[in-house]
Parts: sequence; C-alpha cells; structure tokens
Amino acid sequence: MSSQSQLSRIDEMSKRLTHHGQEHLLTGIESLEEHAASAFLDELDELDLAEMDRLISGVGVQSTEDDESAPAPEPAPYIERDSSEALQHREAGENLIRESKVAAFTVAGGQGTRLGWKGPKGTFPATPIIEKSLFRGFAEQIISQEQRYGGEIPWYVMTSPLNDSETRSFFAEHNWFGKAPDSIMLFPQGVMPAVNGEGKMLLESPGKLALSPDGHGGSLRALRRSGALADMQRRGVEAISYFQVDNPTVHAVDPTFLGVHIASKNSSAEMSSKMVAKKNADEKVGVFCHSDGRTLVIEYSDLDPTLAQAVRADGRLRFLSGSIALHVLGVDFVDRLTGPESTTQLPFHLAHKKVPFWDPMTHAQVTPEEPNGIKFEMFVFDALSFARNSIVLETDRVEEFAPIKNADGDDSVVTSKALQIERSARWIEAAGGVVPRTSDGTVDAIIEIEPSTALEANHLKGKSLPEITPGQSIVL
Ligand code: UD2
Repeated sequence: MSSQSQLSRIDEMSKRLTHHGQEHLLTGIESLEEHAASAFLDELDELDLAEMDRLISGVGVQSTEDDESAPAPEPAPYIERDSSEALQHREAGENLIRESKVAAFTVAGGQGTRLGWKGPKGTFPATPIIEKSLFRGFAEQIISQEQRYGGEIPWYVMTSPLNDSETRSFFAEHNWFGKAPDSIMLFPQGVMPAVNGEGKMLLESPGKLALSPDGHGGSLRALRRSGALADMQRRGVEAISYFQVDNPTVHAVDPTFLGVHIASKNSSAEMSSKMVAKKNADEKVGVFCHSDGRTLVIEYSDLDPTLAQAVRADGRLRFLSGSIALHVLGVDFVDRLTGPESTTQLPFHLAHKKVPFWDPMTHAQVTPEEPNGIKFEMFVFDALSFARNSIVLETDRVEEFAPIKNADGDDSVVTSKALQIERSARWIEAAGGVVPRTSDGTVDAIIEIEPSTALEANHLKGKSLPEITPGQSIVL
C-alpha cells in the first residue's frame, strides 16, 4: 500500500520516464512493499537518463565505422624487453617501490561466465601444485616485493556489486593472505542498465533494473567514487600497477615497467602498457597503434585486414604489439581524467549478450536462448588516447601471460598451468639448474615456484637448486 507522498513520487517519475520512452519500468511497482518501491524510485532517481538516451541513440558509443578523415594508424613504437633502454630505468622503478609510491590494482569485476566457475574469478585455484587462488598468488607477490624493497604497496581490488560480498568474505576467511588489512581496499565498480533491441531498459523483476558491470574502463571513475584515489593521494602513491584478475603469471609490481613509465624520455608517462608480439596476424588481441600523436589500442575486429597482415622488412608483422591488458597509470592522470573539471568521458562499447528479464507486457520471467540485450561497457585502454605521454614496453608471453579465461581449449586452466610450469623451468635453467624435458621439449615435471622464493628468474641465481627427476612434482 503506497502512501500519498509515494503516489505523487511515482506520478512524477512516470512523467520523467515517459519523456525518455522508458515508462514501462514502473510496471508492477504497485505490487511492491512501500520500502521496496521507495528503493526503486531512489535507484531511478540516480539514473542518468540523458546519458542513456545518448547511448541508446548511438552517441558516445565507440564507432566501428571507418572515419574517413582520421589519419591511417601507424604501429606504436615500443621499447624492447631486456634492452638497455628498458633496464637502465629499473633502478628508478625500484626506488619508487622503496618510497611506497606504488599501488597494485586488480580489476576483478568481470562475471567470468566463460570459465563457468561459481565464485568470483579471483577465488579460482590457479597454480599447478598448491592450487593457490589467483587472489592469493597476487597477494603473495605484493608481500614479497614489500619485503624485498621495504616500502608498503597498498592493494586495491575492484569488484562488482554482483561479487563484492563474496570477494570480501574470501579475503576475510583467508586472513587477507597475510597482508596488513589496512593496506587492502576492495570496492565495487559501477553498473549500467541493459537495454533491448528497441532501446528499452530491461527489468530483472518488478522494481529491479537488469544491471551489468560498466566494463574495466569503469575502474577509473570507480577509483574516484570509492575514495580509493583519495586514499592513494593520502599515502603519497604516484603510480598504479594495473592488472586483470585472470592472469596468474602477471608481474603484479614490476620495477622495470614502473621505471620505464616514470623515467623514460626523462618525463613521466601518464599511462603505459605492456605488449607481447602477436603470434600471427589473426590472433584475437587488440594492437597498440599511433594516430594523430596519440597511442591507442585498436581491437582486432576493427583493424583493417590489410594492415593486420602487413609485414616489415624483417618479416615480422608490422602491427606486432598485442595488448595483454597490463598498464601503469599515474595517480595524477586518473585524477585529471575523473575530476570535477574533466570533460573527458571514455566511450561505451556495445556488447550483445543474453540478458534474462521480466517482461512487463506478459509479466513472465524470460531466459533468452539468443542474445536479446545490449550491455554498455567502457574499456580501460581507451584512456590511452587521453594520456599526454605513453610508453609501450615489450614483454614475453611465457614470462607473464598465462590467462585463465575459458573452461577448456585456449586460455584455459590447462594451458595456463602448462605455461606456469614452463616459466618455472626457464627460471631454473637460467640459474644453472637442470629440468627434465621430453623429446619435444615439454617439461617432464610439475614445478611451482612460490612468490616468496622468486618473482623473476634473477631471484633464483645463486640459490641451491634441487635435482628434479622426470615426472616429479616439486614446489620451490
Ligand atoms: C581483454 C582485452 C584483450 C586482451 C585480453 C588479455 C578487452 C575488450 N579485451 O579481453 O584485448 O588484452 O584481455 O587478457 O578488454 N572486468 C571488470 N569489470 C568489467 C569487465 C571486466 O573488472 O565490467 C575485468 C575482468 O574481471 C577481467 C578483465 O577485466 O579481469 C578482462 O575482462 P574480459 O574477460 O572481459 O576481457 P577479455 O578476456 O575479453
């Protein structure tokens, strides 16, 4: 039963929604308890209906059509891994960590539907022997860097409203993996309403919008809204080491990358990226390009096939730099982009997905078999084109790209564990140890190196290494 004041609120909202063609959202509101109806009206009040209008009409959405006037993209220049140019800046990165000016930042708000894992993806058991969760692996890396350099590295984890409380419980149950709880901050990202093909917002049930996370690009505004950015500023953090939750071999806090970011060209970059050489022209990763003096990532589906296939004089792909979603962002850069004075808005990309909904016409709950809805997502790499200075650093696939995205096939837990083992073997071999391999070169053992033992090949040098027998499982 609604009070008089609530009835007039509903009336008011109905007029607003009608103006934007979304009046169906109030269907069924009369059947709700007063507090539930009131919460829904609050939620609708918060909606930026003008922004939704723009997105539904295609404005503010990343266009996939060719812009004839835009100059043709050039490959973005990059710094080769292990080059003297990269290594000369390592000390600057080490100093930055020592001075507690670095934060680690994991984006873990995705829904992980492809993996089919029932919890937040970061809780997935990822390592080959101990089966450490992804979150635990990152925490141990960060703790190990803190011990090595003596500074504090606060860790920020972006969740989504859909997995926030489960993620918090996981951290608490695991005693924050031994890291000081006041140096870990979890916060949920923003959400966006999903719409159907006619641009009507979908309801999950009466009085409940069908919402989905606003993409990893939403992390920038979530950093500000949550107070994480202010927390970084209070701590004196200058650089944010950004990585995705799905990659167990990421170097969560890499001194060389940080050094290159702050010191190369003698002027600090605002947002830097790591790349790996694409396996072939058809590999489905975005590529780093230069256009109009700016760095940008062009999604594989948007890169002209002639450009994608083009080769250089040395036979390598001209557009070689594949994006693996590793970045360093300046705290000042995020502040500039998201501050009250900013006129910058990352574009939204459309994703056609299956979105279960409650049909206000038939009052039936619908679970679609085919994609029926459009979700709006921002991508963090779109921030690159707003950066005044941007560096791309090469890294090696085996060294730090073993993502777990699918239940099987490519980028699955099986391929990831094989890469983790191969990396461990290479580190041992580089330190003078011997690893059994089969005739085709595959490692004939299961090896796991703990972050407390080594975070990179160099850390094994001078350590006594065990003899590994064929087929052995061994943790170092
Ligand atoms: C991303 C990149 C791809 C390549 C690859 C490397 C895009 C569009 N593509 O592909 O070019 O770099 O990664 O692994 O980004 N996430 C959130 N909130 C969201 C959506 C995603 O936190 O709303 C997180 C998610 O938890 C995960 C990461 O972002 O850690 C990547 O998301 P994805 O699985 O959608 O990206 P993917 O694998 O399609």
